[in-house]
Amino acid sequence: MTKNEKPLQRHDLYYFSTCPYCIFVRLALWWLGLKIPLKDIVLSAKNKADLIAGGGKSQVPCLRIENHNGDIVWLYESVDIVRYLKSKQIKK
Ligand SMILES: N[C@@H](CCC(=O)N[C@@H](CS)C(=O)NCC(=O)O)C(=O)O
Repeated sequence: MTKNEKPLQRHDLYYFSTCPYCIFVRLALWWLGLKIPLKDIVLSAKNKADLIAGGGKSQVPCLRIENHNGDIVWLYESVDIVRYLKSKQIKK
């Protein structure tokens, strides 16, 4: 890595499979050609607990964004998540 390159931000998408808003975000991921680790909150009680502890509520979809400086943002609302993904052009 050169001096000016930043490490990639870390992203995780909290979701469950039958949630229509999550399907919308996952379709956007597919459309944008992005791969982000998926955290199912129905299959994993730990994922759900992590979401509530970190983001403050159990609503999905929620994108957990770990910034370069270690700050963590929990982004709710499917439309905002898709807008963020498109604007950032996150690499695979
Ligand atoms: N306006 C939200 C709606 C999300 C939503 O209603 N998610 C449902 C699942 S489909 C949910 O998480 N409900 C449980 C909760 O809010 O704790 C969005 O577009 O992301």
